[in-house]
Amino acid sequence: MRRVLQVLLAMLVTCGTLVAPGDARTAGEVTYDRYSLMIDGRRIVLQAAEFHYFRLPSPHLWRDVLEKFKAAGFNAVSLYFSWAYHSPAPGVYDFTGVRDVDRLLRTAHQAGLYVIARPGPYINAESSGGGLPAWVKTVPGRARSSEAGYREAYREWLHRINPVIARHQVGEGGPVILYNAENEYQVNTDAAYMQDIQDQARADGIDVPITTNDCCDGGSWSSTWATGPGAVQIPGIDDYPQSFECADPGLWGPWGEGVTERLRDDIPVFAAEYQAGAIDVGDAGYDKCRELTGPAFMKYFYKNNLVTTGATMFSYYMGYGGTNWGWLAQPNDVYTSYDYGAAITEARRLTPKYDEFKRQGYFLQAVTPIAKTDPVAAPPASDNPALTTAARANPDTGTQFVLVKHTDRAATSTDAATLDWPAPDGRHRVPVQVKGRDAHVIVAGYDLGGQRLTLSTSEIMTHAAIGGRDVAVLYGTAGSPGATVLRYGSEPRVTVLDGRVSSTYAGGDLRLDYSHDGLARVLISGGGRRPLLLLIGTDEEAARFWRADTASGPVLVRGTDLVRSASVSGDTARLVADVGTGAGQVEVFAPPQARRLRIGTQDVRVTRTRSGSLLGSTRPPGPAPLPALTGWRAHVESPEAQPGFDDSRWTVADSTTTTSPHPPKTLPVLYADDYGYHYGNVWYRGHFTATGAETTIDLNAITGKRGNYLVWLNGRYLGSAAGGVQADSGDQWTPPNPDPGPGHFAIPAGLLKPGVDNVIAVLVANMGHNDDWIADDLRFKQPRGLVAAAIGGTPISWRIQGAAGVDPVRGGLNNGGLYGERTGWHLSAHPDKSWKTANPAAAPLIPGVTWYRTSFRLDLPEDQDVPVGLRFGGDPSPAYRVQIFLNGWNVGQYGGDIGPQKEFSLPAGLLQERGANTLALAVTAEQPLPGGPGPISLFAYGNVRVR
Ligand code: IPT
Repeated sequence: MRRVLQVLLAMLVTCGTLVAPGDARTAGEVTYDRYSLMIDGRRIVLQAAEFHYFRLPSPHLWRDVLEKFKAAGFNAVSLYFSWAYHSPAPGVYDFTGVRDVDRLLRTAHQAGLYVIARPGPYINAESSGGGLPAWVKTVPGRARSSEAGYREAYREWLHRINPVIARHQVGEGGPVILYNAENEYQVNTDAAYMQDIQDQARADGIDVPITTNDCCDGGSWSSTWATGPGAVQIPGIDDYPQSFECADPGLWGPWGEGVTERLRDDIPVFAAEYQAGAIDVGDAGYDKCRELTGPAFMKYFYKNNLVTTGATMFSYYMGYGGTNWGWLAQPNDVYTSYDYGAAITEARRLTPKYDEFKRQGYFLQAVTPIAKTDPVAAPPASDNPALTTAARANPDTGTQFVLVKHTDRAATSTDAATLDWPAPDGRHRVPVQVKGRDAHVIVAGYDLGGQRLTLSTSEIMTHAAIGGRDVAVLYGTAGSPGATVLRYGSEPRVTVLDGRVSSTYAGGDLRLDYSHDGLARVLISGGGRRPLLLLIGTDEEAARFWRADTASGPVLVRGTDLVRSASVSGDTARLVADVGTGAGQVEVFAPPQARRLRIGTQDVRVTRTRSGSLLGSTRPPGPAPLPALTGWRAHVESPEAQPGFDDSRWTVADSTTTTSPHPPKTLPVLYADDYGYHYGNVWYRGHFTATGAETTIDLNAITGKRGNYLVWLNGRYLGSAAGGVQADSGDQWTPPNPDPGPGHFAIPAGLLKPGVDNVIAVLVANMGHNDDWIADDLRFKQPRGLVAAAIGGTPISWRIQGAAGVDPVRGGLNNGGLYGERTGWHLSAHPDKSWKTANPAAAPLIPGVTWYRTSFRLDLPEDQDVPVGLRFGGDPSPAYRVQIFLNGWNVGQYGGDIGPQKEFSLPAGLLQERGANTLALAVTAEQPLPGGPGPISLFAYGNVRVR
């Protein structure tokens, strides 16, 4: 009963319609109205980016990525929690080591980020099974429904993950402010399921508002069923206007305007997943995806979205993509890298997209009236129809936000106009100029610290009160005109410290006119206000600024590659910052008591500038050479192919029934999942007494896209075939392919031994499990492994072998059932002295699996961050595929037409940066080849000093 009361109470407290802003506030209360979320009554614009801890299996690097989010002006991180990642079998859950989500949530909190917790149960995310563990394929009941079987399974997960999330909610002093139920569940209509997920969450102590992310349009859980069972408090919409066609990065919104709709009148407009990268469906490479979703796209689409519907809740997918290590990938759309063309690369490097997030994110944090706006009439760009405006204003402060963009959003020309702007403090005619595929959000009627900003046609990046004056960073496109008008009681003193800025004063208005060029500096004092330092730069100059909060107020830093945090104590300003090989100037705007500067462990000699800042130069990081990879040794495996191999301890595959919705074509049922082998390669051995009349072996195997299988008879290799895939249409109406992944192998004369035991051996790849986007069991529960087998009519008795248990550190997705994996050839400790030396690129390969191993030592400087990758030179042959193991961790797959990837991230943590490392490659060849992968080398993605 107490529990029930608690839950009811929690629901009352969090229901925004019941708790009006201004009501009694307890610590960490999340409320909302039609404008925005409020935390303890304080409005916030939610600026979140998505991060998948399961795609970065190095917990200490979570901090690095999350600090980078924070430094870009994000105030929140959206986290999917992957059920599959934690549960290798029913009832078995692991939340330790790389799965320590408690640590993840603590880290987010320490980085100063709120959290949107998204535990599914279904998450999609191009992850195997869409995050549903493969064992769920074997439970009765439609997945993503309220049907028995599935229901017990998902409740088991929720009761494990919810308590962890619950104890990190804001009310408990933690970072979690929202809980997202399910994922794009709009095409499915099982309200009982949607409701039950929420009921379970409430029962488990979740008291923050519950959200859901709808796909594509608003007609769903969000609106149509807004009040019925299953309805959530704050539905949001996923929007990917730029598509996933990375091969064509010049596309411009092929999937629409990308404007997040208002779904209800009582909740903020929530862009639950807004495109910030793309999956590389066409194998174009992620740099192209980064281009497709680059700064131009961000400028136009994000700002357009911001002003058109007044959205104040954003979550960008992805902020950092990471790696599909092990067997994490869903096979149909992705390969090892899940870089996603995100603002932060897989190797944790910052890109120009990061700069754009920073410009926009800082603005959203600094100019707080944007959290509450209504549409208002926009000042027309009347003298040039090529440009269009739209506007919103804060009803309390009157602050206006005017969007200036091209009328034809696809325009590529630069266009200028004069805005005749009836701003709250008076009418002004000011110039605006917009280059093609760009948009500006400009502000009028704003109390900028101790100043009154009448208007500016430069965009505001940030402003801060530092040492009794205001410092503001404004920016605009290089070469474009800008005008800023500030209001004063009497004429102020204007000193142009840098750049060309003209000023006029009339009737209380100080007007500055200039062209955006480099970084102009204008000091304004007197006029009845505290001093103002205006820093007016180009986009590029603005991006060099960092803002960090200290106990003695904010500081601004120009220069360094990244400022993670700052503090001021005594006469010293300290920065925790990254300094790249470019090094260069660093300039710090800090309270005046700071006369010295320390970056990490380095004292930086500084002088005081006319701007009142401290100026010095940074020292670049030292070199970080990487060793050549030599001393490779090789060993052939696949003993399973030999007739004499002892398979007596393998699992007997003799089942005649299955819970799979796919009826077996031949018996026994050979589906790997039915025998508990869910990930990676699986071996089959079939024993049969031959009549001698058999002529062919007819097989069907389903592997998921890019999978294959290899077949031996009595130790003789017969060849390979491509594995079956999800029906191309991928919809629930297309019946399953009746002949998936067929392979017909003629039996060579003289190979069969009539009347005695003959052995067929088959090695089948399992490239991962289909997602379940439309909650279609035929798709999600598509089997893996052999799905039919016949050798004439001769009876066969089968055994199957997949992974030998679950790696206690690396988890159930790390390994499949290769011989070398079952016997530890991938592990550092495996003795390989007896293996013969061989160069992988030049040594001939025979069909089956050959392993290569080598070790190398690293001694990377402790105060530097040098992300390391493994590079395969030359072109991969489609005839072999390579599983790459670093110190036992399965870090990726190369070759075999699996994807365009030739460089693989070796994340620190898995990689011993100061110590010994072992690389092991399992190379599966489909045919005899003169050589294998290579040349193989280590390389550095970057090099920054971090201490
Ligand atoms: C949206 C999913 O919610 C997310 O998990 C991920 O799969 C993303 O797409 C694509 O990377 S689904 C949307 C594109 C319809």
